[in-house]
Amino acid sequence: LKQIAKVTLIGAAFAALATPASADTTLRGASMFDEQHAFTKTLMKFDELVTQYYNGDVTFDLRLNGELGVEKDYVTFLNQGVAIDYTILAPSNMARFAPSIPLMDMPFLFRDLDHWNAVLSSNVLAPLEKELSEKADIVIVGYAGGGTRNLISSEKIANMDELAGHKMRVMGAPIQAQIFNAIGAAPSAIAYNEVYNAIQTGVVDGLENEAASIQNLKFYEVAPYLTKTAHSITVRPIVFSGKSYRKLPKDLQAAIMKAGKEAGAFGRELESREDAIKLKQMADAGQIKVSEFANREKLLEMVKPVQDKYAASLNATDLLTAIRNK
Ligand code: MAV
Repeated sequence: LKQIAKVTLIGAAFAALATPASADTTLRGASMFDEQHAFTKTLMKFDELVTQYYNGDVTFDLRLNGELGVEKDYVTFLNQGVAIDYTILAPSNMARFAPSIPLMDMPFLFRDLDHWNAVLSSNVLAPLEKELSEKADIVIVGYAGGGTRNLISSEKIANMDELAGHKMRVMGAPIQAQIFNAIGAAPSAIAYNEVYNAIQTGVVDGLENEAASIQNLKFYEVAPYLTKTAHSITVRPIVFSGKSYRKLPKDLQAAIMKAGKEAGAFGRELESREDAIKLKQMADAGQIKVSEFANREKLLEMVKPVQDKYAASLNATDLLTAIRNK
């Protein structure tokens, strides 16, 4: 009997070594905003859903308020597999790693919310996801976004004349600067966490952004004039570092993919629904003064050749046509 007990004990010790009881995985996420922003709510929903769909132990450590920097930093972290495992990123902040990815969020790509919805509920963006995975080692697990971007500036910009030479901040992707150049503005790429100060000190007179972020980061304090150019409806992938993702057990990977799709849909519904509400809140509070842009159709005409040229340079003319035809 003694002998059997000893064998069993050794067996148990071996089993413990082979499958460490720990298996507790901690995944760190990052948001540039506080708990009120749709991105933070989307990431919190993602954490909750992964926990629900995964049978093992997983813990989330979501850092808010730009504690770990801005998207420009996050993309480098994800690529290198350091500091964070997941976040939400503007495609135009990933251009350095995958030149085609900003195609999915270039200005004037979507006609309206229906078009945007049709694109995001199809798999037409799959070639761009593939490029991002191969070149940047970043995995898209879902799509959030749904804010409408407008101009916001320290002076009123409501027509083509006022737009001419307007100094404005744009995101880092070259296509962003090309498009705003084409409509007569004077764009420069500035890191997001330096924009408030750049406006305050007159380096630029404004930026373009969506209601949720204008409200969360209080850009209206330095740029109270909002012009409804409605030039972008945001596409904001929920992204994972490939290096982190590959280390995870298969069933956790599956839970992440399922949760990513659902959290993305949750975030898109939330942000697109809240967009007009937030604009109204800021207008009612006297934080922003809203104007229409006199000749939006003209802007569309001016940017189309720039979009076409960019797509051609990436060998993505068919993809752009497919997106437009959705
Ligand atoms: C908004 O806060 C978001 O769309 C975010 O994803 C972008 O990075 C940011 O604007 C920006 O303009 O850089």
